[in-house]
Amino acid sequence: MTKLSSFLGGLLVLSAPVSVAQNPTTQSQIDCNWLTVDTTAKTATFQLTAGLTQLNGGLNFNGFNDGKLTLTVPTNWTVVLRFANHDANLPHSAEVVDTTKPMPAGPVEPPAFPRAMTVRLMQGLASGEADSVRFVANKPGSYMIFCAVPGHGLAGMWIRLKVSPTEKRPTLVNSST
Ligand SMILES: [Cu+2]
Repeated sequence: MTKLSSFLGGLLVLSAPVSVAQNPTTQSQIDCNWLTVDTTAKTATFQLTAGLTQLNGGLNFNGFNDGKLTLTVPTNWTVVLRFANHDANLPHSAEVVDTTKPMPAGPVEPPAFPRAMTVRLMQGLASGEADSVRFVANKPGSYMIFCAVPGHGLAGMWIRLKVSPTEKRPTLVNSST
């Protein structure tokens, strides 16, 4: 009995830090493999994953919502978005649009750059589906990559795209502050 009690006591002590770890408040992390830069071809290839984590009920790109991730590319570079939907529950799409207020409720015609949108903007791509998008970022400015499935952008499913006339290299940074 004494042995059992001390065993159970040990379990209780152990369980405290475990339950804390089950409710993480940590920030999403940027994976350096998400952005590939080809300086010769002036092409930035970005792995854009819808619903990568459970954050915001899956309404996130790469684990970020509400513009907390910023992809910056130099003006006139080619941008390739390798979009995949990792969300087991909801369809998603992606479209590059001007940063406008209020947030669009659904697809915007046309996108900020020709072809800067996935197929099936409105209905989205199902879990496990993918699409590749290629466009030339020929206008400097502040844009967003948002999910055009109705309501998803409004719910915070968007990140930022900056097209910079001064930057020499594409970057991907946390812009949560
Ligand atoms: Cu969505």
